[in-house]
Amino acid sequence: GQGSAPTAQAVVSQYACQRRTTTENNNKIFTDAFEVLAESYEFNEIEGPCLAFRRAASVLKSLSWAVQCLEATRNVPCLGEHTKAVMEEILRYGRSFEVEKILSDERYRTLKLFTSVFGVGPKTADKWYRGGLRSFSDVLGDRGIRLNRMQQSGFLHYGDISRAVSKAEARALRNIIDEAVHAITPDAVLALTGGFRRGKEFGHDVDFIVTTPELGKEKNLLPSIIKRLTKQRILLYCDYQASTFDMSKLPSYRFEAMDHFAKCFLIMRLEGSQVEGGLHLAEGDSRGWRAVRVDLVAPPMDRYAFALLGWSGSRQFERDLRRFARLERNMLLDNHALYDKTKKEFLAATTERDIFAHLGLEYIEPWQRNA
Ligand code: DGT
Ligand code: MG
Repeated sequence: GQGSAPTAQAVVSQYACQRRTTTENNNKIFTDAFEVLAESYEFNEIEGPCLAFRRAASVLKSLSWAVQCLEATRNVPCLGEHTKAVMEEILRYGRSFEVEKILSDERYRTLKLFTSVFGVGPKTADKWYRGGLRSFSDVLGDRGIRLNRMQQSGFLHYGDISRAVSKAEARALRNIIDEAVHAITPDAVLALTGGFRRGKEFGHDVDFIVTTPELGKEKNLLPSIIKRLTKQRILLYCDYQASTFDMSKLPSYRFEAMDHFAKCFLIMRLEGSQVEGGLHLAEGDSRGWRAVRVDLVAPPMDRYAFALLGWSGSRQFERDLRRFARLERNMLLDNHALYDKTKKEFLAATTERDIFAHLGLEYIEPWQRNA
């Protein structure tokens, strides 16, 4: 239920990893607006305000009450001048004129459209925009543009991939992957991560971690899974990246860099008959299958806890875990390891709880990490 602003307010931490954030968002009118502003700054490569709006959105998502006046946010951190001005507008007029201006801006709209294609990042989108392209037919009709394999698949399966994946579809994919990994290695470990592990009803893809208890054996796992899924003719696209993991390297606190574990980015064909309650398709779409984006990551077992924590998200939760480790504990955390800079040693972990304990943080359940 939607609570009201407590009178004697508890202080809210500036770190998402010290807050409990479920999927229930009582401040969506503000957080949706902040996300547009953050994305607009991202498209213009202005990092400071972009992160500031993401942090503000994240802190409002953690509140058990809806903000009804600015005075009620006295004990809420991460709300700067600009953020408060936008909130003031929304409280007064029900909408933000600054956000509406962005939403009608041609460059923002075009970059948003282009980056919605699998394999197209902000750099490519901006290059196309500067080349005068404004629509998919402009891109596909331009003979000067060479699409890579990922982008070709992105356009080919655009309708399906841009459609949300349901929990039932994620479960069906879990069963398919589960069957494949256990046929290959009976003692394999499979975990659902990403948004579905956090209890989300819908996602843009389905994320899994797969590994084996026996160190080193995980190396052949993804290639074997890919071979099997290919034979079953359910792989529509596959980009496999072998491990570049170096265990002597210190963790990188930069979140944006991808980790070094073996992984594959897939587009899988999911049959309606495999999904309880049927496929999540557009009304009137009676196809018996759909395409779904799936990510598989294969860390060595001794890094399983770090990989699981790192891939469970949310992105803002991950950013703040790393920031907290560095600024409050003089430690470096990433998807591979935790390093104590004071003691000059790596801290091992077999469970996520071990990592929270090393950091001196209360354990936060996956469904409380929707920061
Ligand atoms: P979704 O799929 O839109 O419902 O939401 P999520 O939370 O599943 O997001 P997704 O699938 O993009 O990523 C899942 C987690 O994997 C994310 O919370 C953190 C991790 N991850 C994904 N991409 C990166 C990346 O580029 N760098 C790092 N360090 N971690 C990433
Ligand atoms: Mg995901």
